[in-house]
Amino acid sequence: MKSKLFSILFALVLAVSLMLVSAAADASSITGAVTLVAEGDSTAEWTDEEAMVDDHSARLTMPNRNWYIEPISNAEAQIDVEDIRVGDITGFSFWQKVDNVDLPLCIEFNLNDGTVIRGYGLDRSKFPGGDAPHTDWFQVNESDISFGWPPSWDYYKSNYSDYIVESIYIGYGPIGSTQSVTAYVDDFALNEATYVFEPPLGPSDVLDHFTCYEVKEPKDLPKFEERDVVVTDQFGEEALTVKKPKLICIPCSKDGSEIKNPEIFILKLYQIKEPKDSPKFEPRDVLVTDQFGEEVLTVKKPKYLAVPALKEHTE
Ligand SMILES: [Ca+2]
Ligand SMILES: [Ca+2]
Repeated sequence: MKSKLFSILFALVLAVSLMLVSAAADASSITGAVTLVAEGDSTAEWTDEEAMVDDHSARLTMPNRNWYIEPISNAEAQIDVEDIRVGDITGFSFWQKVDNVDLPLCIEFNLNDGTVIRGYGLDRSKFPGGDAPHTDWFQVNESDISFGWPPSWDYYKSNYSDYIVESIYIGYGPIGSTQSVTAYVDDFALNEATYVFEPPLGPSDVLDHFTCYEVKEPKDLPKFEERDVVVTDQFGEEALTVKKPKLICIPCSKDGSEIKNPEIFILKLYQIKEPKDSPKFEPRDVLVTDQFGEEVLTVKKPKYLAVPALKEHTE
């Protein structure tokens, strides 16, 4: 009897934990929706010196200045949230770490008709003596924030329920300051979605460097037989004839950089040609940025098709 009860309990616990796991999987994690914006003498940038979640947070600084006299200066993280009715918001939160609790972060909800719902940082009525004792990482949620008068999120939720929130800003925009302050902000959660506070990936976060070597098919071995393929990329769709292998490109470390992909996975570059009777590629200018700088380049015509390949040594 006891062991049967135990089995039932065990099954129940297992079922509940499986439900929890699937609930966690339902919550979405959204990257690339956060833009850091600064005006005047403020700064807004990604940093790895502080982080609550993953490696980076947004660092917002405002220097000491007189906000009545100085030109506009603000620093904020702008989150392009998936549009949502105010009335459908069940909760929101974000992480903050502020070195000067006298200067709380603001949060702004930008609505579809131009209305801004503005929260003026932590609701100090919650903290005895008026001090928010949070100079360490602190997860702020809707009930911690003072919305001026009327003071609560619930008021806006019921009175603006049919308006649509298009974006949310967290920062120092409208407050101004006569003291300097540095704030770090990390992941913003809205209902089940988490807007990830990490810098956007750059090309070298995703791709390796490659060294490219000229190749030749040995005389006594069978040759590549040319064939037609259709290639689609950001420039459009094009029929191309693949002629013969000309280069192989092998992942490399440049000045000690880490190689991300297995080194046996390489690129094999085939010389390609636009068939005579097909429309020709129209040259265009593009702006290309890499570790050496940025430059405008004219794209003339397709020249090689790079095909992922496996490289093995034969000698
Ligand atoms: Ca982060
Ligand atoms: Ca939006």
